[in-house]
Amino acid sequence: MSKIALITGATSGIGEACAHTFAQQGYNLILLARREDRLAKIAHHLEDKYAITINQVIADVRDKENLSATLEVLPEEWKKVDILINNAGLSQGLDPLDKGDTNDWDTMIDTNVKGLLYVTKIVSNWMIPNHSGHIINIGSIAGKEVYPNGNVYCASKHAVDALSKAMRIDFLPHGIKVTEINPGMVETEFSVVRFKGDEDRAKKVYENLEPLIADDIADAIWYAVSRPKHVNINDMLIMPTVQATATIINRG
Ligand code: NDP
Ligand code: 8X3
Repeated sequence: MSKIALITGATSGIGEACAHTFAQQGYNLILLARREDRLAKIAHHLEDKYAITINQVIADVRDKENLSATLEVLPEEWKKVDILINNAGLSQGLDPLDKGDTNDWDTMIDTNVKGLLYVTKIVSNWMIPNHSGHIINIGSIAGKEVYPNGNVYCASKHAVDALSKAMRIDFLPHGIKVTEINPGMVETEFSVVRFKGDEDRAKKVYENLEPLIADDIADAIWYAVSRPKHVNINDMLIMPTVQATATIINRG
């Protein structure tokens, strides 16, 4: 059987781009997200185009019981996952802490931190008996710096940074590689989600600059995954050329 990659958050942006990249490389895929119609459309397109097989998992990474139930029923041959891409994540709101919406905080922490942990616990237990595997965690520039009003999103991505280091230690005896990929601004649905569907506000984030696109990040992930067995890329910080820090941006 071909190699297998499990990608969370595969219905949009970076996750969808990774699905294309890995399909093109001949991987069979387990694609996970909440939007069923969208996932089905992407999966059918990739199966037709690249003659690979895809298992669609409709799940919310925050719901640990359902997540475990939907993943653990996969056939045993599908549990031989080579690559896990922990990509599902989001930001909600951009306000000072005293004005923040506590429901938004719960959503970000539950998705970006706890969801990533739940998926990793399940899949690492599939990788350990094989003494191999590669876990890719999507962090962010927001996990390296804190910017005004970024408070809880930044905290959640700092947690991904810490967890990536922790995983590298805990999985060392098991031969599992851990790579953290930290993008700056990537134009995806991210800002539309952050601003709760306000497309005009989202568009302004990328006005008068050339942001990264999702394929740039998928390329970087493929680079990390395609290194020789004895080489691990621990951490990559990938910025648009016009972005020096989270907030210092050249808008021309
Ligand atoms: P998108 O909004 O385009 O994609 C997010 C994906 O995550 C969607 O497929 C969505 O699918 C999925 N998702 C969200 N919540 C859940 C959930 N609870 N359970 C399962 N899937 C979920 O954003 P990006 O592609 O930009 O974001 C991908 C990752 O990259 C995130 O972790 C983000 O924090 C990070 N990142 C993004 C940057 C950017 O500038 N865009 C920069 C740095 C990091 P569905 O709604 O169908 O469940
Ligand atoms: C997403 C990029 O700069 O909005 O992680 O935090 S940023």
